[in-house]
Amino acid sequence: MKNDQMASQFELLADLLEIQGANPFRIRAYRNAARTIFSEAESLADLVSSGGDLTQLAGIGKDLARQLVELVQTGQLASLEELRKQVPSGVLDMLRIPGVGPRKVSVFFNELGLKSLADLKAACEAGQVSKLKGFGKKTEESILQNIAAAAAQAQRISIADARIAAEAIVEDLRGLPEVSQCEVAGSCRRRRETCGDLDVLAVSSDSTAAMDRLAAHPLVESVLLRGETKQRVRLKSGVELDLRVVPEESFGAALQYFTGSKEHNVVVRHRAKELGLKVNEYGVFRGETQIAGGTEEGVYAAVGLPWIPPELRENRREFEWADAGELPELLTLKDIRGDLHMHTTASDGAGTIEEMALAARARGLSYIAITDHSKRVSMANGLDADRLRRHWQEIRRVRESIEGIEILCGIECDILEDATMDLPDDVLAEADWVIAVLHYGLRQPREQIMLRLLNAIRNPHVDIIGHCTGRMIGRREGADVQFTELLKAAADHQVMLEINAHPSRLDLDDIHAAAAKDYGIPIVISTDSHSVNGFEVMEYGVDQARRAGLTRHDVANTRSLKEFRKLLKG
Ligand code: DGT
Ligand code: CA
Ligand code: CA
Repeated sequence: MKNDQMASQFELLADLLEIQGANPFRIRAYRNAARTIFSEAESLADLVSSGGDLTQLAGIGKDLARQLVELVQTGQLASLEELRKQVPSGVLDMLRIPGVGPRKVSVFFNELGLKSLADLKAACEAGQVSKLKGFGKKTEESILQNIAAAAAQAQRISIADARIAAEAIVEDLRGLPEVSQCEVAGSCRRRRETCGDLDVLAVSSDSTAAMDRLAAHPLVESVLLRGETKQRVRLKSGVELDLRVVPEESFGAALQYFTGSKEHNVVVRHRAKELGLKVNEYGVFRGETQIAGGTEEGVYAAVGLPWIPPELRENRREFEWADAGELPELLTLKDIRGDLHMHTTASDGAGTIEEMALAARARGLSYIAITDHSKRVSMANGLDADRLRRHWQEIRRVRESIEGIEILCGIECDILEDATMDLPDDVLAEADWVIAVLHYGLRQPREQIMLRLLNAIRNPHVDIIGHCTGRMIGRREGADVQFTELLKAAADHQVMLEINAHPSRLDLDDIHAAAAKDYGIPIVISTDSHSVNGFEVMEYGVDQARRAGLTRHDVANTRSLKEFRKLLKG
């Protein structure tokens, strides 16, 4: 069982306990544990099988450790299964409705006996929900508006699709004379690899103007809900977007609040409380007096914190760093000087060597590596030794003819199912740059996957492991990689690791990229371009690296080619 699966079991347990009205401390203990497990790079299953001490992890005491062992050894938790019997699964579906958490669901289930989304819809339509203590007409209406979406359980969209839509809409709203400020918030601003919905904030002298403009935007399909300050729309792509119009003096506070994450905000609120302050989406208050809220910097300063980059706001290490005055100076797109993974017409790319080199130079890069596929990838016209040697000849010819950019002779070489390399060592030895990757047999057992990765790492000619897990976000799980072993081996053999910047890969993910940094392994962010337009995705890779807390020193392709070469094996 993987860490994220274990974390969601604990989250589910916490939700079920909360629905049952259990002790809040117990619920919080499970939620904290879930967060620790989710953010841990080392596999807890491995830790358990090697007899490691789980109680060394933050928030994991003896009892939780025992349950983790149970989860690893039996694949389930008896206590969770018991709770599931008591709460029908339809009750849990209600949690997908925006604004409905376990506490509300608890009331629906325990006081009204509602067991499904359909039950809840009927109860709202009959006006039963607004009669409950602590609920009003507004809640009832909002549930009715959102219940269909929860039933459809809209898919999360990629960060690329999210940004393209959200930024177009923000740009459009900023064009209105009434709108003085407009920003994307939510998971999109934090640059999570996928987004559930989009969140946009605006300051407008006339909220009607902003809402009318949004409703008329070509990307918008329909308006789902419209109030005084909030509008929810569905885009033609199916994803939903919330626009909130806020007063100027609250813009920073709203931006901070709606950027999240929820977990990050819990800590911010807690710190405010310790200072005798209150933080909400309107501002920071001492008693009735607002002391900050116009800007995010002001909000953070009021609670004694430096401004924290949105990519770090997941309650992982950002508060620890901030307290120590050690928030990393995160890498930016401008720092990137080379791109070391791309394809040409020799395999499955659409551009020639020359076209790729010129396009890279036009984007300001000073070096690239041409890394076409090896022969195993026959559907991509992968290269055998002969073709590859001729291809490198051609690359050297182009290298002589183009000024202002260096071109390395590279190869994206498959690590075969039997753990050997797809090309002989004497060929790999001639390359300037060898990326080793898994493409086939991703479902092999972990032992074989690790044998393949470790053999590649020990090969004297392999410089880097590309897209380590082979996952395709939302479409295909990655291989069962034992990361601690991988990272140790990469560090020992001076092999770099790739963040593949393509938004459907983003592999390494943020947590493993952060772990690689802890091992001192240089990261290379690569576009894996298959055409001259492919270079555009570099920013998604940079954002993933920022979420991992990486600076330009941690990323090898921020260096000059000369400095970069010093990091290579041997
Ligand atoms: P998503 O949409 O699932 O990709 O993730 P987010 O982070 O965009 O979440 P979303 O859209 O539900 O809400 C945006 C932010 O607003 C979220 O990161 C934190 C804040 N927020 C939303 N609901 C709550 C809440 O009930 N409590 C607190 N403290 N913050 C909330
Ligand atoms: Ca969102
Ligand atoms: Ca939202």
